[in-house]
Amino acid sequence: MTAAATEPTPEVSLLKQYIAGKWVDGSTTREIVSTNPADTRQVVAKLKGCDQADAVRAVDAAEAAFASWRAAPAPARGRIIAKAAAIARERKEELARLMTREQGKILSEALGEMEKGINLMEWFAGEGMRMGGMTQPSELPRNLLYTLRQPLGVVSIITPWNFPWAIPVWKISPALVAGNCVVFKPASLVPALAVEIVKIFEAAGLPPGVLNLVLGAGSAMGDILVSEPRIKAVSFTGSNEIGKRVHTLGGARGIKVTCEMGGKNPAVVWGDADLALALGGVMKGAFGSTGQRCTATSRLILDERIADEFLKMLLAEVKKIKVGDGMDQTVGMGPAVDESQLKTDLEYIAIGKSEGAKLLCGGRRLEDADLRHGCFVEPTIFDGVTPRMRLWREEIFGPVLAVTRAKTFEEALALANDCEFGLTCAIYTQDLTLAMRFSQDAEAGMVHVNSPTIGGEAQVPFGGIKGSGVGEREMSKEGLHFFTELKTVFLDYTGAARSSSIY
Ligand code: UN1
Repeated sequence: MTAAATEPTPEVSLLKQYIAGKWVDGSTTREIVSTNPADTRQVVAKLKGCDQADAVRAVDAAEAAFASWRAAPAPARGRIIAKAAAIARERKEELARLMTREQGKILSEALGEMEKGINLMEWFAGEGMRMGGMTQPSELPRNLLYTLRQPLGVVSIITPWNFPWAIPVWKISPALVAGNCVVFKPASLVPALAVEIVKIFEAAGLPPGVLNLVLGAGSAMGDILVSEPRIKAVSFTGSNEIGKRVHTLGGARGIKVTCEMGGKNPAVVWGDADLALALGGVMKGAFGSTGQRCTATSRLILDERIADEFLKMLLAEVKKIKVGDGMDQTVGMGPAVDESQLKTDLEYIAIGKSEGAKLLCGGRRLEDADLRHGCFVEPTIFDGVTPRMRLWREEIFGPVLAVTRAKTFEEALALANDCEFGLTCAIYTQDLTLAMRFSQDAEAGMVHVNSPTIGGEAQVPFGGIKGSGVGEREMSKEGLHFFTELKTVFLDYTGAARSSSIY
């Protein structure tokens, strides 16, 4: 239990939409209100949400801005992103605090997310100077074959509430550097941070219409951000349910779609592992960000030989986690993002119990003193989970870890792969052969050896296989390529050779 934030409560922000370079009210009468999940009595921001007509106006604005943005040299587009990154770095502390108030993650995690987003902006800013294609020899004499990367046009970017800064900037930055115009629809739980993102790009000198913000409920805007005929691509991160819908609608129109969806990521701790290292990694992976990340460690597979010892260490460590308001620097785990996510966490805990898994710790909502005003749940571990249980198979998006044991490495690998999802995974071992076999055969888009399942770096692709993702990877070159068309040019210059041969 912790005391509520000691700082004076900041004023409620009255937010607006950003369409065609102007801050305007949304047209719906329904008010969107964001509250602090550590104390839901505190309102962070309010606004009038957008409807379908507003979203179409945002597409109009993006379409109108496209010709001149496309014509701007890519290095110049990149410099605007670089400027935005510099502004974000100056405002890092302030924005991290806003993130903690609006989303609930603890301040150190919010600062980490700020830094990661800034790294991604810096990476993509540089891509403005590296948007090259390739040249290849032709079968024909005096022919030049080369490729060009060109923008798509108007693209939609739809983002979740769990990384309200990093995910939007890692999609918006490559889209803009590549020369596209963007309609950005963030989750309605985190509007205040989304507005700050747009203000940063505005302050960096982005021309009106190039980036538009439509805030509001997905239900009020309908499917328009995928089905509007002028939208050429959609980049989505969020739930499997919505992701599949986006993919189906986009596929029916024949447009590019990338969907980064759920995870149920396993960590294997093998008998020879450095157990202290594994402990740190499992703690971070399972309970960091209150388990609200698609890369969270939600399944733990223990070598039978060390299982009891490791669980003892884990339980001792979990007991030390102080749950509370993320502004308090002594707190190790913040709240669930809202009542609805908290309810999901508690429902899965009840399901785990009814399926016969053994509750080792946690399992309750925390409601003592100040905590009763927030959406707090205990870090929870179940042992004896079997692959048939829902606790093993379904994404919870909360601080709930399902544990099982394996007798052989083959069994551990099979357990890791026995899952609909395939985003990321981890193995803790000192045995190079096992590490290599796991890296080769794990069914996941990302593999960590001796590090937690979470995280990614700007320079390398991020994304999953199976139920975790469809479409191109994000971050790195792949993240930029998604937002481009590739054009192959066949240039025959034999005519020029003939004319010069008269001399
Ligand atoms: C991370 O683990 O640092 O929604 C990033 C998510 C992922 C991002 C995770 N798209 O949790």
